[in-house]
Amino acid sequence: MRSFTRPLGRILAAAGLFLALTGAPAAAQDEESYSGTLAPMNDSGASGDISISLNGTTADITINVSGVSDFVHAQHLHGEFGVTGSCPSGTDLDADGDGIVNTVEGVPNYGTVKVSLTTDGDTSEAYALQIDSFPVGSGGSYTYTRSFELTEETAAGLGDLFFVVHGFDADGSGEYDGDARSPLSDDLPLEATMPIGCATLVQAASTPAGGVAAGGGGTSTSSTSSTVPFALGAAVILGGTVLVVNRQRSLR
Ligand SMILES: [Cu+2]
Repeated sequence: MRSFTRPLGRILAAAGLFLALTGAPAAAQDEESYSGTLAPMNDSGASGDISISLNGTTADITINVSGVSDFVHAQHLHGEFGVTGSCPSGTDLDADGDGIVNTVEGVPNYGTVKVSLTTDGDTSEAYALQIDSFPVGSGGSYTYTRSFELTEETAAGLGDLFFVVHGFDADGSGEYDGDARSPLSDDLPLEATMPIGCATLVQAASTPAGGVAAGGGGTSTSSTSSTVPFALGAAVILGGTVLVVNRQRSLR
């Protein structure tokens, strides 16, 4: 009867080892990812997407935007922490009736600037209008990649934020011009800061391996919860394999 208890101990040891092995990487990585698809604003024709890999407070950001002018495009993460906003659609927010939802008119939906997605230097809201530090379109599109540190508050609240792109040569004159001034600065034409697209940041499923440690932040996807039974099931299967092997050995 000893031959029964010894394999049982091995089964438990094997299952424990399995869980330890699969649990460890998820706990060590703790990486989250967010993405968003740009919806055009002000009939700009802009499209694109953003993806953010977040490791602690380090954000690796990739942006692809097309259907835009070959001029500078201010781009930010807007939002209010703890508040569920939305991307504006149509001209519902056009308070002054000029047919355009300008940057300020969109704030009730997408909030104020929290991160300036500059190409170099400062990324705080203080650099929201640092117009020489934003990407410039080429052939109607641009790509942006940058890795930088977010504040603790921003890293924890990314799911409340929106990616907003600005800059629209609305009259097709070949530059940002016109008599209308930006509501943000008299030094800039309205066209230079006009929002042309907005994307809601959505948290993607966490790293598939493990799954137990991923439960902390995930709310919207089903894959987080489904990986837990998978891991447990795999441990049982592994235990069963060990059981068969040990029984065969004990029969010899
Ligand atoms: Cu903005």
